[in-house]
Amino acid sequence: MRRRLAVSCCLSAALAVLACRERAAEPPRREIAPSTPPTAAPADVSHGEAPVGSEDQPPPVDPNAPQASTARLQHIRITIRHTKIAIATGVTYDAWTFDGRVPGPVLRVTEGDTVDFTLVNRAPMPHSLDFHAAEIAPSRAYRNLMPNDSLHYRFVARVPGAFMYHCGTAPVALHIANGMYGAIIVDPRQGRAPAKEFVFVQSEFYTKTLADSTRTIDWEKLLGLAPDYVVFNGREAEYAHHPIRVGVGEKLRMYVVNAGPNRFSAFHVVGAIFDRVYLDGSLGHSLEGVQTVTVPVGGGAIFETRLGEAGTYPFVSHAFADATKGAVGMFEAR
Ligand SMILES: [Cu+2]
Repeated sequence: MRRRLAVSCCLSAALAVLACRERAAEPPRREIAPSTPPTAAPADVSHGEAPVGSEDQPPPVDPNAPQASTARLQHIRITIRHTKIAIATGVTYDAWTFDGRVPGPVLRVTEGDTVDFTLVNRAPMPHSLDFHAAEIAPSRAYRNLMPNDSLHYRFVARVPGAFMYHCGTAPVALHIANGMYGAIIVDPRQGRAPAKEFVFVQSEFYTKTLADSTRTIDWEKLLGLAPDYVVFNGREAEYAHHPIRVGVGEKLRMYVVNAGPNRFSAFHVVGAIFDRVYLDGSLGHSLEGVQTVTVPVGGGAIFETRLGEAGTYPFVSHAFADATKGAVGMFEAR
C-alpha cells in the first residue's frame, strides 16, 4: 500500500515537472489590449464618419472635373517624382507621384482623340505608366523607365469611360499604394448632358511612422489588406472637412475611379438614388434607379443623381470600415 502510494507520488511529481517544462517552452503570450468600438459619433450628420467642416473653406484638393477639350490631338506630359504629401490632417506621407501629387492629374480627352504622351522619370528608381484607356503593347509603352529617362508614344482613346492610370512597375501593389495612380476620362464623341461634374479617385494608404514622424509604406499591412486610411482624392475625409456645395435638384455627375490597390468601393450617396450609373463609364452598360454600385479595384463608373432638398448628403464607400478610415465626403445642397 505504502509502495503504491510512493509510486503514484513520484509519477505526479514527474508529470508536474514535465508540465512545468512544457509551460517554460511555450512562447510568451503577447497581451493584446481589447480594442473598444467608439460610441461617440464624430459628427451630428447621419453617416457622418468624420467631423464635418464648413463649405466656406475650399478643399485643398479640387473635386471638380476639368473642362472637356476640343483639341483632337492631346499633348500630355507627366513627370514622376518622389515627394512628401499630406494624406490626413497633420499626417505626411513619403509618396511616389505623377506630377508631384496624389492622385496624379485628372486627364480628359474625347473618344477618337490621339493622345501624344511623354513620360519623364525624375525619381531615383524605375517607374512606368499604364493607361487603362489605351490599347497598346505594354512591352513597348508601359516598360520600366530608368531615372532621368523619358518615353514618348501615341495612342487613340477609342472607348469612352472613366479609366484608371497607374505605375505598372513590380511589385505593382507597392507602386500604387505609394501614390502612383490617377483618372483619365474619355468623353463620348456626342458628349454628355450638362451637369455639375466631380472626379473621385478612391485609394488606400498603409503606413508606419519614421523617426522624423513622416509616414512610409507598411508592406505587411498592405499584404494583410489592412489600410490605415481609405480616401477619396488622396486625403482622409477631405470633403467631409470641406463639404462640396451643390444646388438642390441640380444634375450631378461623379466620375469614380478605384485605384485600390486592394479594397473594392461600394459607392453610395446617402439620401439619394442614382438616376443612372454607367459601369466603367461605358455607354453600353448602364443601370437605372440604383442605390449602391461596386467600383472594382482598377475600374471606374460614372454616377448621376440629383439631391431632392436642401441639406447635407454624405457620399461613402458603403463598406463602412473604409468610410470610418476616411472614404467619406459631403455634398451641401442649397
Ligand atoms: Cu512606380
